[in-house]
Amino acid sequence: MLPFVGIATFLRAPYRPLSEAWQAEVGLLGVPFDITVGYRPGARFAPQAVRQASLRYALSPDGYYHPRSGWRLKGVQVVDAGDVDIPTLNYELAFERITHAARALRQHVQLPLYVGGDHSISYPLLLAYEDVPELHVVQLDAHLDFSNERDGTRYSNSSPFRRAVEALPNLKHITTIGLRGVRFDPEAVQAAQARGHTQVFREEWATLNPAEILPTGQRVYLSMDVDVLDPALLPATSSPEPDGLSFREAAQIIQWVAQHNTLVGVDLVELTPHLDPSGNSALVATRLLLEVMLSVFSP
Ligand SMILES: [Mn+2]
Repeated sequence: MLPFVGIATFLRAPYRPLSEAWQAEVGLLGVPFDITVGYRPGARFAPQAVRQASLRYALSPDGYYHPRSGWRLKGVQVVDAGDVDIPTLNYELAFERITHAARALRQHVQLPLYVGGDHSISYPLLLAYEDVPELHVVQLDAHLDFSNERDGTRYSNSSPFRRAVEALPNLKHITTIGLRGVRFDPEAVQAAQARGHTQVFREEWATLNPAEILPTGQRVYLSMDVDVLDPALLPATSSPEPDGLSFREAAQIIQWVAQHNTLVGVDLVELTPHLDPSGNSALVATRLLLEVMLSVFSP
C-alpha cells in the first residue's frame, strides 16, 4: 500500500488498546504532553506526525531487504498502542497516566517505544521501571536536563533525570551524549558529576571509544531527545543547538547500545513537527526509531 493511502498507525501496525490482551515484540505509545517546554511548544503533535511519516516505512511480514544484510525485521510483530489520554494543565494527573500506561505497555511487549511529548515525560516513564535492578539510562541530548528547578518548577523538561534519580534507587547511572550550547546550569552539571554520571560533549564524541563510554551488559533505558541531531538535519525541535550529531553518529550510538545491552524502553522526545513544514524532521525522527528496532532485532 502506498504511503499516502489509508489510516496512519505506526508502520501500519495494528492498533490495540492497552486494556486488551495481546503480546508483541514492539509497541508504540504516544505521549502527547508538551506544557513544560521553556521555548517553542508543539511536541504534542509528534506522535501523530511520526505515525504519518512512518507510513513511508510500513513493515511487511517479510521485513525490509538490504543487499548487505538480507531480510531484516522479518516477522517482528509491532503494535500501535495509541496515545496516553493527557489532561490539560494538570501535570500530576498527566504523569500518573503516563506511568500507568508505561507499566501496562511493558506487560505487552519486549521493546516499548514511547513518542513524546517534551522531555519532562521521561520522569513518569522511568517511574514505570522501579522494578528493574541496576537500571542504566543512555540519554542522547544537547542539554543535560538535570536541573533541580527552572523558573519555579521542578517538573519541566529541564529536570526529568534529576527527579528520576531522586525517586528511583535502582537508577544507577546516566550517560549523556551530545551536550553542547552556551546555557549550562552549573548546579546541574555538578550534581550529575557528583553522582558519577558520564557527560559527553558533542565536540568530544568523535575522539572517544564507545566501549569506554557506553554501558555494557546492562539493562538500558534509551532516551532520545531529537535536539541531539544537528538542526540542519532536524530543525523541528523546541530548543535547537548548532553543531549536533549527524544521523550516522546517532545511529552508531543506538546500534552500539542495543547490541551490547538489553534495551528495556526507548523514548523519543522534543519533536515539534510543525516547525518543519517539509516533514523531513518527522521522517528523520521515525528513522531513529527504526534504527532502534533494526539494532535490537538484527539476526
Ligand atoms: Mn532533553
